[in-house]
Amino acid sequence: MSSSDYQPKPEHKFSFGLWTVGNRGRDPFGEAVRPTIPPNDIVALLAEVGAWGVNLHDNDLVPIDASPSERDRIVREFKSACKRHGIVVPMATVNLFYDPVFRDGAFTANNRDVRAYAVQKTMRAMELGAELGAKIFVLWGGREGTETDACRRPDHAVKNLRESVNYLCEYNIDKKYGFKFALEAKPNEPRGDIYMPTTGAYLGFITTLDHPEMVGVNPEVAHEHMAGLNFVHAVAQAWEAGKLFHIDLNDQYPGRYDQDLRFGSATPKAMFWLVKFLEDVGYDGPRHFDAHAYRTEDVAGVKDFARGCMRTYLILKEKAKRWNADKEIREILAEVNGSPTGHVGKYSSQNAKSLLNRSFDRAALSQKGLQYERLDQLTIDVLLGVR
Ligand code: GCO
Ligand code: MN
Ligand code: MN
Repeated sequence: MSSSDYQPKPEHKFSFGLWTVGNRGRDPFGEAVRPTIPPNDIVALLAEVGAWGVNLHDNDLVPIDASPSERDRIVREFKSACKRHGIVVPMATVNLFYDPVFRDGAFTANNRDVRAYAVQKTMRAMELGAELGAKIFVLWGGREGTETDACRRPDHAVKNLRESVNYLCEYNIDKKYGFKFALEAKPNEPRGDIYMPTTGAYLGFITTLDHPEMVGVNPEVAHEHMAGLNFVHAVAQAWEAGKLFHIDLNDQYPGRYDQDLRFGSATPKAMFWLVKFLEDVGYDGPRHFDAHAYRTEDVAGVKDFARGCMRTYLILKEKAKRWNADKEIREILAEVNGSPTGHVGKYSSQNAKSLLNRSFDRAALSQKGLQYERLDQLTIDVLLGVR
């Protein structure tokens, strides 16, 4: 495969949020360094770099205090920009973290009017998303957490979160929007601690909802890495449960602030396993890059950043293909992992008896080395391009 093959195409389903390529490089220590790019120009920029989709929070497009007629005009013009540039809107979400009203959380804030307002704002964001053709609705509870647990009983926060999501599911049914909700976990930032810190926590929570079939997860590389966890394992568990409704790709060194780095730029080996997993299992949802360019960059650098995310994904995809086809890797795998799933079958008292009567040669089973050193070095050889 030559480098020209790493061109993004619509079938790759690469999407970016308005807030990602539109990020102005502001951080807690410094002002914005890049100009505001109006949403319609972001759509043009995404088309130029070869992306397929654009995602948005309600207020990335429509200011929080826009009048109904302003809103309608903005949406109309955005729709026509998307159409003109051949960009789709696969996912919509709601901003429940920026405005001071959410300083104590949204669905979990102590003030019940704030909680109700958060639900109302989400309903309006769903209407907006539906109008733009989105079928996935992400809920990220960035402010749903605490600096001090003096403020409330944390189980009450879980109850309020459930009441909100249940309500929104009913609204989705009532309005026939056909959304799938994707819940996005994060351990901290902007709160000291956020409720539902990991994808696994949300997978547990979903089973307690009134409409669990309508709700899945939106795991993000950076968020699991911030918690020191293995992202691929989180994604695999979500996939296996039929809950991988969306994915936020970026990169992050564990133990740092929330970095939102270009996909694959910090932990390329882990991201190789991720891409290999997504491609091996046939995940066919959007590949959404929730990251932003370094603060050092101008708008040209933002394009380099966006192109880099997609290029790295496609390089890793090609490496995964090479890995899967490698004769030596296949031979080792056949030897060490010849029967990857299944070992006792479904329980019956009959087969339990025979299992109990079976004798295992523990010494023989534990004798042989597993060749994982060789397997990993072959992986490194593939990744570093010498194989
Ligand atoms: C973050 C999050 C957000 C969400 C977005 C979608 O760390 O700020 O990843 O970017 O993904 O708000 O709801
Ligand atoms: Mn994030
Ligand atoms: Mn995200």
